[in-house]
Amino acid sequence: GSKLLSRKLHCELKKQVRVRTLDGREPPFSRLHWQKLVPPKPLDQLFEAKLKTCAVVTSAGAVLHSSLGREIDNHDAVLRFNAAPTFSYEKDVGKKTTIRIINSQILASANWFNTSSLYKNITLVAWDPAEYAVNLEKWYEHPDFNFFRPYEEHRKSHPEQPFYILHPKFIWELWDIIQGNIDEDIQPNPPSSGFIGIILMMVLCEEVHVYEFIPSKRQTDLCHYYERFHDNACTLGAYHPLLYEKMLIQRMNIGSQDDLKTKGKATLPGFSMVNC
Ligand code: NCC
Repeated sequence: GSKLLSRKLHCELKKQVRVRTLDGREPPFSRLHWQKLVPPKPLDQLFEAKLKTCAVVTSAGAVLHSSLGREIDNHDAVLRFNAAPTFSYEKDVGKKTTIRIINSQILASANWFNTSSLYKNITLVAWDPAEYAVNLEKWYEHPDFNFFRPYEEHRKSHPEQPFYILHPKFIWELWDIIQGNIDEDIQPNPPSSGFIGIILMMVLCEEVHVYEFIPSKRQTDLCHYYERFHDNACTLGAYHPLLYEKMLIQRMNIGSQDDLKTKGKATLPGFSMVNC
């Protein structure tokens, strides 16, 4: 029954997912010499070998009082999002950060981005949606948030730091996967950073442990664990197809129901472990 269904999904995703970042070979980026600007190593080969076990820590308020910090830090790599801090929340979210996914809004506030310690000494992966019918020239002129200039500047001042921009075609391929696996017709709005990050880690790791994407028994309308702001749209979605993303991840879960309830933890196989 459900084991078979989840296997089918793992296979389908493995077949469809190709992580793509801007490599500077298409205009306007070729013209702007981005081939020399972007990191030389492709993102899907960031590590020598697949990491054994990875954690994806969402920013949901429900991670508060989870005491999952130690478990999270025990993973080989930890992925976090946007402005989610570890300092003073270590007990619940851990203190290790390997990769951070940031939306273009973060980069557009250049002052915050350049001074905060959240973005130092880790791998950064930024994204901005573009339109569904991706036109890179148009996108470069009119991104959702103006993040190209801050990216260029950061690459020049910190050439050693791995810092990628996801190709908008990759973002929309993920949307296609979501739409392709549900019955409802959803809006063509991009998936959340959370979903993007989960899929990225399925490429880089043999096993992915996702915390508080599927809400645990601690589910709350507290938006983020680090802010006193309440809105249940943060958990259920408004702009992003978050609810559908969550249904899909739940269907792919190979972990126990108890982990889901008590830890808010879903366990997913990395694509390298999926034999179709
Ligand atoms: O809130 P955000 O997401 O940074 O959260 C990161 C990811 O965690 C998951 N999440 C978060 C809160 C919650 N209660 N439940 C969850 O499951 C989601 O998967 C989410 O993607 C984003 O996706 O980039 C987003 O970014 C924020 C905001 O731009 C950043 O925090 C920067 O300040 C967006 N909020 C607004 O624009 C107001 C949010 O919609 C999506």
